[in-house]
Amino acid sequence: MGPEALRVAGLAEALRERGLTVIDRGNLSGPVNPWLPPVDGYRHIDEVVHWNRVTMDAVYLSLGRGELPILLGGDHCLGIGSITAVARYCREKGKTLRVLWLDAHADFNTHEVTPSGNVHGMPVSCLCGLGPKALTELGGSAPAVRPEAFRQIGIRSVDAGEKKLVKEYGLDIYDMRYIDEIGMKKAMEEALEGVDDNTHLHVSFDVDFLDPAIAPGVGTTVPGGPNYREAQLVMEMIADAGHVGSIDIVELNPAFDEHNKTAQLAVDLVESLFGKSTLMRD
Ligand code: 6HN
Ligand code: MN
Ligand code: MN
Ligand code: MN
Repeated sequence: MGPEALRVAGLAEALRERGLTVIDRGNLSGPVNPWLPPVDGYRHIDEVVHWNRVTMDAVYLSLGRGELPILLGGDHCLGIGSITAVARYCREKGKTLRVLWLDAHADFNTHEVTPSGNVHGMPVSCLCGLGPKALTELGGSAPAVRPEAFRQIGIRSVDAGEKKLVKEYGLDIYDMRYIDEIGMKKAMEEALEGVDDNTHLHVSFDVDFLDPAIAPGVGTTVPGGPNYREAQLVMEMIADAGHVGSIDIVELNPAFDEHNKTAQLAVDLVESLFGKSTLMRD
């Protein structure tokens, strides 16, 4: 339902108004969501693998056409397929990949420490080579991405076992405590440091990054997220840095939303990601 809500909220039209050529390639197809209990610490692993393969192929194809793919989700586990494709593309083009992971969660669980068995809590660890081969080696070999490529912003919910792992892997996390103390501007300057002409920026935008007061339409809300202005600043600073090459918009769940307002906010923020507010400063 997430992609449909973003379409209804006018994502394509908004980007066209910004002068971009937008091609909606429709929905990918795959197995249905059975909603069963976890097996060996994973829920629906076969379905997750299938969807991620389909996603990886679609994103890789799109990059190869010279496009900027925007993956609409859907579950954040799809970041595995999406970013595996982006990483392969970057390797082939000799580009440096930087992943900006906007999220309330670190998404660095494993099947051993996960509290839920939900693979949407594991995409970053899988991309860093930690997880089932079917996902870590989706693109051929693991790891798809080095932990140094990630900058995680807005984090405020990390599970106990997950906390040890993010430390062990040295993930660069700009959590809400840090953002409260130094401010969003400084945090984003640090997260974007070193971005140059050879950088491919991938923005993985989990909508639960936003404070639930402004974005209730997600399954796993965590209070204390960025407010409207802080979220806009994040997008504007990414736009100013340039070099955005691919985007995921995930975890939007219209069943929890109010009059599609979370989808509308996501569209508004993506417009800023493409420089809507930057123009006002010219
Ligand atoms: N997301 N850390 C929790 C878990 O079940 O692993 C929540 C993960 C949420 C993931 O929102 O993409
Ligand atoms: Mn999910
Ligand atoms: Mn999340
Ligand atoms: Mn997430």
